[in-house]
Amino acid sequence: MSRFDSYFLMKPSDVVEYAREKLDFFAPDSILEGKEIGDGNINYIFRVWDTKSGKSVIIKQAGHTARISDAFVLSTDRTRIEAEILQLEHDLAPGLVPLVYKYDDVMSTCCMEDLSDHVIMRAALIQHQKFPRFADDISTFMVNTLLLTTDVVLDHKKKKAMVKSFINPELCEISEDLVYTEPFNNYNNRNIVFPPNQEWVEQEIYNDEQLLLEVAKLKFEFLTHAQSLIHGDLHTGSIFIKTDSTKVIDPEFAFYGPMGYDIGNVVANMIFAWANADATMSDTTEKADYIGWVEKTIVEVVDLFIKKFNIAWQKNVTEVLAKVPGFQEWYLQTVLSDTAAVTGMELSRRIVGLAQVKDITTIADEKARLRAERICLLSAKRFIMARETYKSGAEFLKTLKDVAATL
Ligand code: SR1
Ligand code: MG
Repeated sequence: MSRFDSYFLMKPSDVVEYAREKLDFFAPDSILEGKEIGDGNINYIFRVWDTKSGKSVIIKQAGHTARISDAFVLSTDRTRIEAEILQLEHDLAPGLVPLVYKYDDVMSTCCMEDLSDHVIMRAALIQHQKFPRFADDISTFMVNTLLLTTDVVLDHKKKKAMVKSFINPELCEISEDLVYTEPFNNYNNRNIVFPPNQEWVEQEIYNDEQLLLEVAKLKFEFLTHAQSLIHGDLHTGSIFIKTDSTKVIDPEFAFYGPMGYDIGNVVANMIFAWANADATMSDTTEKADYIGWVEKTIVEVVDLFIKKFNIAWQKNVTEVLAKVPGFQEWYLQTVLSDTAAVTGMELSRRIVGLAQVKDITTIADEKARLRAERICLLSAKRFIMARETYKSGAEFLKTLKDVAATL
């Protein structure tokens, strides 16, 4: 009988003992140390390393509530979902996720490859670092994990079994509330709004009834459109990166939903990087160079997705009616429309909602932050309201630049 045979929430000292006892990873004479390194909203992340060999591992443990607030009561089944999804993503998009070493359903842990030689992409973007491989890597990740898990490619009974296996009600509820409802009406009365922007947000967002109608339609798309096995939280805090490597982490929000949810999250979070650089960089040459890279990345994420999607479609489609002339083009256009809509939802919820992003909240100058927030929110409204018109990366960028030019 081990003390790890029944669940409890671990401390760093427990994790060292846990790693030695439960993982077949460290040598018997290893000298282990452990530390909690997480600053995310949901789980506890520990790093355990051997001071002799330098070997290390990440142990992620789920609590019964979210790390940021006990108001979010969550099934620990999310750790099984995360472990299984990471393994599936590893098969579909090799090299673009960390390796999983072990899933423990008693302690609700997922033990995985330590990516300490990478950095969290959001933190690097706030430092205005460029990653030339990113658009290529993330578009490959999205096409492979999204298109290859749809009914277009998979046997429909297999796909339905996957829908069942990855039902994720509590984590979906977080997105339904925080992304699709609260930013537009504050109905749980917990929105965080930058005080100088409060009145403007009430006027431009809470009081816009046409916007609310479109948001309502989009919420039902998110609730009911079991299209692809999506990551479900693909923002730049869910990506570890270095110059020659991109690793997507944290798929605990995964479920069968609209694939535009993932693509829109990536685009919106690159727009936050743009808004941060626009607000905070003073050297004009460095600013033009960095913003140029962010803009190129926004365009390429969309355009490379389209290009690789069309190639993967020709290679992998099995559904007979998906081969009907015109269907592929129609399907892709619905994905781009969803992408534009979710770009708008993510932009809105990170400015007006409960879970904000440091790209914006760390802008120290009040006027610059106001401008950054309004660029995001006015762009968001255009992405949502005109979602059916977006066909290329250049059109996504044009919305951002057009809006910024008005402020
Ligand atoms: C209560 S969780 C708040 C946010 O953190 C996660 O990373 C998701 O983005 C979620 O919406
Ligand atoms: Mg996360």
